[in-house]
Parts: sequence; structure tokens; C-alpha cells
Amino acid sequence: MTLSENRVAELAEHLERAQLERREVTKITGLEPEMDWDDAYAIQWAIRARKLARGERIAGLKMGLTSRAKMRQMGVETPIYGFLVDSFGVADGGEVRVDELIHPKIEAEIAFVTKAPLRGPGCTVAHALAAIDFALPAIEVIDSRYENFRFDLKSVIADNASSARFVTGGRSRPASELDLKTLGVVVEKNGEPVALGAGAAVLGHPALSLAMLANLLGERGEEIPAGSFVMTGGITEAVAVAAGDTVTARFQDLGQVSVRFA
Ligand code: OOG
Ligand code: MG
Repeated sequence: MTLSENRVAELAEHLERAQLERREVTKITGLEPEMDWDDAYAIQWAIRARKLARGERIAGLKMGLTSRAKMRQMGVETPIYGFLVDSFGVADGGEVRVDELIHPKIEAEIAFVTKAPLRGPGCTVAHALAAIDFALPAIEVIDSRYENFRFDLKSVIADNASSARFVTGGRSRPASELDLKTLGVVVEKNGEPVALGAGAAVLGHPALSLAMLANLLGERGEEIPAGSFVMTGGITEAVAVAAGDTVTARFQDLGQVSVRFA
């Protein structure tokens, strides 16, 4: 850590306000060039504490930058995590108002719900698979608070990994019934296929993303509690959306999820 507790709290307030007031801000590494990874996650955890203090509830956890397509698109190479609160949730087929967001993009993701706690270090794909209750399909709406959706890793970690909205639906299935590597997805915007991929795009196996989350949380003495909803990261590059767009993600064996933008 290089930042004081006070500075972490200030930067958390700065970034959370940008989210709540849909305002673009400059990368915080511009303000704090010496900040390190622990500072970045400390700011994210401080944003989480602010939301919980206001009565929000944790709805889930997410991994980000877990696929080559996403890493290439954003110019960064390391997976990160973030949190989801209940106010980010949107019903399947529901509407997202773009005037509540800055520059939204959508991602198709495989999500899991766990039935046992997962704690790193040392968590593997096998441990993750043993802890999965079921898989289900999801769309994440990300919305970086940074100008032009451009950032470095520390800035995006502090900004809760661009989390903004999420949608789940489709059909839930036990992981044992699925081939999570070959499980395909087609993303359609206004009826046109705009991106496609398969589960193996996510770190070779989406359950590895869950294991990696447990290991990252383990570094802070935290765990993934039983019953957690976890999104494993965009399979394809993220797709920009505007008012009037409808997005549908069609998943092999898991049905479809859709969301409208108004
Ligand atoms: C960071 C969040 C990435 C994913 O699924 O890869 C993410 C960003 O690209 O803004 O949620
Ligand atoms: Mg995502």
C-alpha cells in the first residue's frame, strides 16, 4: 500500500460519485502514479463498503479480462475481479436506461452459483467444479467511469472492474451436464450476430475463472461464500450499445438472455 486510509476513502468517493452521477473521470493512476495493486483493490473494497452502508446488498461477484478477446480489446493482460450489488440487476428481457450510464458495452458470460464455500490459495478447477451448484447464462453491461473507456489495470480495479448492470436468465444446468469448454455463445444485436465464442475462451475453462477468484480473494483472507453468483468474464470482446438496441445472447445448452436499451 502506498496510499493513506484517507486517500483511499477519497478516491472511492470520487469513483463512486462518477458512477452514480454518470460522469467520466480521468484515470486515477494519473492522480496517484505511485499507487500499487493493494491500493487499487483497497479503493474497490471501500466502494463496496460505501454501498453496503447505504443498504445495498451484494448480488454476486465477477471476474473480468479473462479472455484473450477482452485482454486484446482493453490492452491489458491480467484477470481482475469486482462485485455486483442488487441495484445492478436487470430482469431477463428487461430495459436498461442509457441515460443512467456513460458509454455502456455488453458482454456474454457463463455464470455459476456455488453450493459450498471456496477459499484460496490453492483452489483449482477441480475444487471449483466441486463447489458449483449450477451454471447459467448472463449478459454483463459494463460502463467504465474513465474517459473514452480507456484505462490501465490499477485504475479499472479501483473502478470495480467497470461493473454497471447484469442480466441472467435462460436455463440453469449442473456443470456435470455441460461441456464448459465447447459451450458456444452467439451474441446478437438487433437480430444480427455481432460476436461469437465458446467457454474455453475464458482462461481455457470457465471454472478456472471461479478458482482464480477464490485465489485472488484468498490473498485478502476472503472467500467465495456458498450460494454466490459469479460471472466468469466476457467470452468475446465487449459490444457497444445505444438507446434503441436489443441484445440477445444465445448459449448452447443454457438458453438465451436478452436486454433492451432505452
Ligand atoms: C473491465 C471489465 C471486464 C470482463 O468480463 O472481461 C469484464 C472492462 O473491460 O471495462 O467485465
Ligand atoms: Mg464482464
